[in-house]
Amino acid sequence: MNRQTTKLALLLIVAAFGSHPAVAQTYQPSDSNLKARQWFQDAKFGMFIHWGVYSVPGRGEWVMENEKIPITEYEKFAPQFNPTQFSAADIVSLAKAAGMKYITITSKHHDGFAMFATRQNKWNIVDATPYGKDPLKQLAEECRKQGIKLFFYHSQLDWHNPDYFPLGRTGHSAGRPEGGDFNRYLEFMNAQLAELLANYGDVAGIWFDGMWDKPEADWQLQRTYSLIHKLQPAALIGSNHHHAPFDGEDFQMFEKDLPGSNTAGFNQTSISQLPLETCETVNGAWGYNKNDKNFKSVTDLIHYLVRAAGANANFLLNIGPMPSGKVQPEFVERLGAMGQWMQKNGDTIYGTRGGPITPRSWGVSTQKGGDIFLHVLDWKDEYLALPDLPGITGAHLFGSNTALELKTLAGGLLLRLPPASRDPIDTIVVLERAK
Ligand code: FHN
Repeated sequence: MNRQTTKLALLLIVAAFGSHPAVAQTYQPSDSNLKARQWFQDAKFGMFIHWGVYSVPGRGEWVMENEKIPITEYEKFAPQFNPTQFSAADIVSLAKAAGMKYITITSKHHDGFAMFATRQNKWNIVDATPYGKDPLKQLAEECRKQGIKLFFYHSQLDWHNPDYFPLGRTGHSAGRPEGGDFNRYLEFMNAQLAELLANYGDVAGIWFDGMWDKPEADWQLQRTYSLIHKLQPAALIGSNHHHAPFDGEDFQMFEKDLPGSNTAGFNQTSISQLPLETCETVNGAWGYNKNDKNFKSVTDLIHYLVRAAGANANFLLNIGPMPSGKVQPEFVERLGAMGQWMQKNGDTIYGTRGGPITPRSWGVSTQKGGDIFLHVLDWKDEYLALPDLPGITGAHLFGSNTALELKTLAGGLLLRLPPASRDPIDTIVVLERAK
């Protein structure tokens, strides 16, 4: 199918959804979607990529809003954006080396700049920059080659499109004229989503963000979600709206908090039965910020991954590539170290679900098949008291099989962890069931 035919087909599909808004009905995920959810829960660890024209100033992805830069000025970054050192092979290999099983990359962030060859406007990396190529197309092909699944983060919030009107909480310094047509904006957004779902092969999912900008608006979610599931039934839909999942969503995400915590202040929502994912940054920035040197340690990042698994959730760890397309060395170094840990201990993470001991300050538990894994992350004493776990008769260190003393007391278990048994990052103990 040539590009003109594709475009016509896409327009017909989007129009079909436009003229007959999907009738509100309870979403029934397809068998392929249910299978994709299982895969997602088993995958456990993904790479988040925030990359766009905002990488040129290097002050984070909110630079347009934070510095009140009007569109006429912000657009001047585009001619400077020429990521000739971008290598999809390097990025995908970095994700694989870290032990990550999927990538979620920004197809469009709040600045409205599309990182793909959209035909809906010229505000995109192909038409507006000297680079003139489609990095998402390169990434999709490389992910297929290396066996990594690809999700697209797509911002519903748009600081550039004149039809994103009335404005919500943000975007008031962009300099757009009053009086856009929000329905026309949603058609624009759906047309771009249709391009992503038609032109980039199998899309593992769409990671929405930005509804929080105007929560009271009619985002016509059912129309958008039906379009996505019509084009690719197995594509998993999630939205970072900080509410309980809406009908049509296939996973629930949290940001900068484990499910059930709320250190960020916007994670007060209940935990659903859908597959769960939490996301975090290596430093403090999502988009490239050359001034942010607040890099988390390898131990902290591994603990976040382990605690997410203990909370029955995936961990989506972010990198923000530089305007050159390269990834800064501090990120590469940490991801490599996480990969070495995952090579040795991944069996206690991949394919697991949250274990029978709910997360504790000292650590978490994961389980797979009949095995229960204790991840003791922060414990300095000789003995660790555990709740009663019927049928557990022994314990040994994961990997070395070194037996550990485990006493059954009235109402619980007492595990002995002599100093020599402890690991500085994660002491992984396998609890043994009666034969
Ligand atoms: O505003 C965005 C932010 O730029 C980033 O994309 C994060 C990632 O989850 N989500 C929003 C902030 O909650």
